Amino acid sequence: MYQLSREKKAHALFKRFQGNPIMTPASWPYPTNAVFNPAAAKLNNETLLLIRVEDMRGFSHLTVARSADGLTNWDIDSEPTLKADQSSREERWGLEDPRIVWLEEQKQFAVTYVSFSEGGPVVSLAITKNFQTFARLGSLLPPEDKDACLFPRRFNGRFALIHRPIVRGEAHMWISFSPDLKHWGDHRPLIMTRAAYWDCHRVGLACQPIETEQGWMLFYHGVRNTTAGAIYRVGLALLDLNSPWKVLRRSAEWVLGPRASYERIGDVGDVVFPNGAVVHKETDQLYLYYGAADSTVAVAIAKLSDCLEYLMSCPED
Ligand code: BMA
Repeated sequence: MYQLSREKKAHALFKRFQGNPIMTPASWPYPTNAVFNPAAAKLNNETLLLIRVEDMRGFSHLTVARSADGLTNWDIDSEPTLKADQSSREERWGLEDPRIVWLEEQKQFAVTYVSFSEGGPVVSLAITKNFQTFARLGSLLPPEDKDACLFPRRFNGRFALIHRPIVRGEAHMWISFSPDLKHWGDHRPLIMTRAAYWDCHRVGLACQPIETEQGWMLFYHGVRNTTAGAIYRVGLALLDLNSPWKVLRRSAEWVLGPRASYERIGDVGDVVFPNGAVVHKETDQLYLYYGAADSTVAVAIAKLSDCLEYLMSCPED
């Protein structure tokens, strides 16, 4: 149902950082075509972004950038941090769109990313403590699959993965379970595209799941195809804390859409594509890191409590 007060809240949640875009190909220590779709984590009191970097062949790899305040003075690795392993066939066309989550049990970070090859995109998993050395655990589910992240802990003994397979040409978000991070099953549809809405053609997870007292807060991207091309926007959902296959709330409105010139113009215009968020509990702030127009990295800031209040005013899914 249309509600002006809720619509105003959705519109006002995020403020773009005035120094946007925070990183562009010109910031890079080596030649690149585009830097975009960053995953985010906190490590040693710094904000760490793992950024998709597209080279001049059109293939991507992942590179780390670190900053003390999460906004300025980014220290970018002088070489690619995680490159396609040419001996592994599913990575031959590069690595794309990472997400990072801290695994409490392993005391390590899990990085899920898209491995691309002639076989189609698959989700792969790597584990790391320091973002210098990585243990690669291989691909998780068959193609075509993207937009995946683990939860930080198990549910009734099982790990859980949100991901986005393409089924019958449709692009919905699913959740799957595993006892060992290797064998996956109990696949369930989670968040479906919504006819007629801004997210009617595709949906996919944006950032890592964020734990709150009310439930797991999810950012997801939603796509509408128009006569001028696709528009990628960002919405919110809330999952039950102990049963994350249950969707409690879903935003009727998008909370971030392409408006700034760097979001509208680039290699792929009209795209905002977040892959990571960092919550600063002391200030109740949430920094949402996103790729803008498949070309640069940007950040928008909201209050976590405002996001939750807005979500709770949205209908049940
Ligand atoms: C999606 C992904 C993203 C990209 C977006 C817009 O399918 O491939 O990496 O940012 O399209 O081009």
